[in-house]
Amino acid sequence: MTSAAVGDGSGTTGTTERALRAVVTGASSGIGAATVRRLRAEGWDVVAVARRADRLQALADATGAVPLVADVTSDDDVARLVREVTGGGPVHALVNNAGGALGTDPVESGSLDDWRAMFEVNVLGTLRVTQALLPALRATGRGDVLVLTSTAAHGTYPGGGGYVAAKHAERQIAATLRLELVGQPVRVIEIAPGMVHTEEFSLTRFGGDQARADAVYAGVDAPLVAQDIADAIAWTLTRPHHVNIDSMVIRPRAQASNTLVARS
Ligand code: 8X3
Repeated sequence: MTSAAVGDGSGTTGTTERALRAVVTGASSGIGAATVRRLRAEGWDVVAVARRADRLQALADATGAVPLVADVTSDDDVARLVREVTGGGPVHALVNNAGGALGTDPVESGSLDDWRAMFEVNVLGTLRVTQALLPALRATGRGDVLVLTSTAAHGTYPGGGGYVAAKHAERQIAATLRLELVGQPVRVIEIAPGMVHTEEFSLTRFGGDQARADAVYAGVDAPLVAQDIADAIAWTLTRPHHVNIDSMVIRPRAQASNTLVARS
């Protein structure tokens, strides 16, 4: 295990080094879980946040992360999250990963309930946790707010609908926050993945229809996997702190755009 500590890479290593500490939301599967594993492997202390206690506990047992059961769409849960996180020590990085897509309906017939749910978790969830932890991140003198958006935040596609709209909004939260925090010791980082084959993203999008979920990746030579994105997240967080990776778009080689994917 390598060691991530305050002072690493900044040229300002003090006499008493302390492990860097991150909060990762949406940690129970996919990119979130892979990020917890990666940061732990790099020596970070990690608070892993998700709704599903059983999955979170298994991840905690496997990695040594601290599990925290919370729903980012709940004011009460996030208030408790802040109390528990800040009560446990300084927090240097927030990885806003909780989110997801529901449906591929055209705009004309999109479900308002689906749109509302996507805005609640992707947009307002990110906003809520970011607002809540920003004072603690700033107080460390080297804080990071990382926002996991999507290539759906950078362009659109037929059926993208509410997910595209929500991810565009989320991206602009990050962009606006970066302007508003200029001069303060907090970086704002956006990671925008394209096609990532995870266990749940497409399955959730298609309401549990495994055949439709599998079809998303059918014939694609090597879609990204969660570890690819965790790798990028860890890299951005471990640059010297004067280096702000504003935005990183990551696609598999087989995907040239949101609508152009090579399939065999
Ligand atoms: C996932 C990428 O293409 O399904 O964030 O919108 S896409």
